[in-house]
Amino acid sequence: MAAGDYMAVRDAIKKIIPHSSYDDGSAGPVLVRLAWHASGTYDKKSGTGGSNGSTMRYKLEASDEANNGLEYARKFLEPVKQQFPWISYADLWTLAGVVAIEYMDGPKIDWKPGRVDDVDEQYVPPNGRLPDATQGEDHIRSIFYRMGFNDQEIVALSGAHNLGRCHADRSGFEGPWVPMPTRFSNTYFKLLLRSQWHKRKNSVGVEQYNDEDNELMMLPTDMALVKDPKFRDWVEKYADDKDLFYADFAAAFGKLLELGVIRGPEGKALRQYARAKL
Ligand code: ZEM
Repeated sequence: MAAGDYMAVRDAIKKIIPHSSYDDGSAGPVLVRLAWHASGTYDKKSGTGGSNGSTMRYKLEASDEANNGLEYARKFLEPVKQQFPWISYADLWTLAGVVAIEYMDGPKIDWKPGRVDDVDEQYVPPNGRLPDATQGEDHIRSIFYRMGFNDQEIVALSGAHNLGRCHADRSGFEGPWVPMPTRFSNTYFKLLLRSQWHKRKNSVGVEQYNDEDNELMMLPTDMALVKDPKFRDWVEKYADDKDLFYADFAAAFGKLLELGVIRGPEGKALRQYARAKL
C-alpha cells in the first residue's frame, strides 16, 4: 500500500469499528474518546500537550486515571498501524476519531495528516489536564479555556456524549447518556433539557444523575451545562437545531485535533516549535 494513502487507512479503520464482543457492538465511541484525550492536554499559553507527538504512548500519560480504558482503543488500532506502518500514531489516533464519528452518522470533519511520533518522554504533558467529571462550570471553563475554546465550542464538543457509555471500572460512572449510543445525534441535548434527572449513588458508590428507570445517565459536568445560563443557551440551540449542532461540532472537533500542531512547509507538524517554548 502506498505511503500516504489515507483513504486506505480510513477503510481499514472502518473495518475494526463493528465489534460484536465489545460494549454496544462498536469500537467507535472509545476511538472518539482516544482522539479527544490525545488532543485535550493542550495548553495554549505554553504550547505544550496536544495530539502531536502521540505522548499517550508513554506510561506517564497512559496511566493518568482520566485515560483509563483507552488501552482498548489503542489496541483496536494496532492492526491498522501494522498494516500501514508509515502513518504516525498521532495521525492514526486523530484520524480514527474522525472516521468513527462519520461512521456513526456524524458530520464530516476536516482532518489533516502530518503529526509526528518522534517525541521523547520528557515532552509528556503532566497528568491532570483533562476534565474531572465530578466538578462544575468553573472547572469546565478553566480546562477548555486553557485549550483556547469558548463557551459555544465547549457545549458543541460536549455533544460527543451522544456516543458511548461510562464504565464503573474505568471512571467510576456507569451507563450510557442516550438510548442509541452508537449513533451520533443531538439526543444528548434534548435529554439534558427534558428528562427528570435525579442524583443517585451508582453500584460502586459514585454519585451521578440518572433518569427515572436508571437506564440513562448524566455526569455532574453534563448537568452543569444546563445549570449555567450561558451554557444552557447553547444546549437549547443544539437541542432544537441538529444541523447547527453538526456544523458546530465538526468545526470544534476539527480544531481540537489541530491543537498544538504547528505546521511547517508541506503541512508537516513540527514538534520543534513546541519544544522551544518548554
Ligand atoms: Zn467524555 N467522558 N468527557 N468527552 N467521552 C466519558 C466518556 C466519553 C468527560 C468525562 O469525564 C467522561 C468530552 C468531554 C468530557 C467521550 C467524548 C468526549 C466518560 C466515561 C467520562 C467520565 C469514561 C468511561 O468510564 O469509560 C468530561 C468531564 C468532559 C468535559 C467536561 C469531549 C469534549 C468529548 C469528545 C469531543 C466519549 C465518546 C465517551 C464514551 C467512551 C466510551 O468508551 O464509550
